[in-house]
Amino acid sequence: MKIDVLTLFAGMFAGPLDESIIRRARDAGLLKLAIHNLRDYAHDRHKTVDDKPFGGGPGMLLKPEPIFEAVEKLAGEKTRVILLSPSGRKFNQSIARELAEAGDLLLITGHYEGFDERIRQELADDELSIGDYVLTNGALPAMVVIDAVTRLLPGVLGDDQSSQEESFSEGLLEYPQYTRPAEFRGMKVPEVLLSGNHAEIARWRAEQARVRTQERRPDLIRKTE
Ligand code: 4GX
Repeated sequence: MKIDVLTLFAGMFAGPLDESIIRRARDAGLLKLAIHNLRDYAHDRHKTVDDKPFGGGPGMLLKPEPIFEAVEKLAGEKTRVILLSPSGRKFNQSIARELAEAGDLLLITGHYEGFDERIRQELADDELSIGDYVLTNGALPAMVVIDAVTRLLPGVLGDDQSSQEESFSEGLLEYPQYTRPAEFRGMKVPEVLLSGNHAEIARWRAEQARVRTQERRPDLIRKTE
């Protein structure tokens, strides 16, 4: 998969996507990542990318010309063009799966108060939010989407990790887990986990996951029912 990113903060993308699993996916050619500076698509003397909203109001908007030009250059027929903003649909694991199976992606990261509406109307196939809080710009949301999508691409995770993805516990929170020592500062590992009784261990874990999910994330239980 190829992912292009259009941003005013290309420098923010150095680091998080250069480590670990994403690094290996890029080195293996499973993810082709390209970061583009929006300012390179502004052609006036001051490389203007923003302007005041018609009708007044606070802040600045990303103006259409540089973004239209960039999309026309970077997006192919099958490229999914996605805006990142708090007004988007809320990103989740099922959207990550959907994107991992789509064609190439072009992520456009907002800045200022937002986008000129014509960018939404004419260019965007989708608009995503990573959650109901306000960030300073869309670079972190773009990296969150890239990370969640890349680990789902075929060949990126080892067989062990991929099968975990599909296990029965999906849709529920993790059951409590312990490693050695069996007793640490007086805190004991639950007896059942030391018993060697695999059926009983499986039952205990399923029950713990259910109770924990009910207490912390009842919204997840309603979803799977
Ligand atoms: N999930 N931000 C975008 C500027 C902006 C504002 C309005 C378009 C419309 C965010 C989030 C997020 C901060 C990125 C404001 N762009 N993006 N930026 N939460 O908070 O995606």
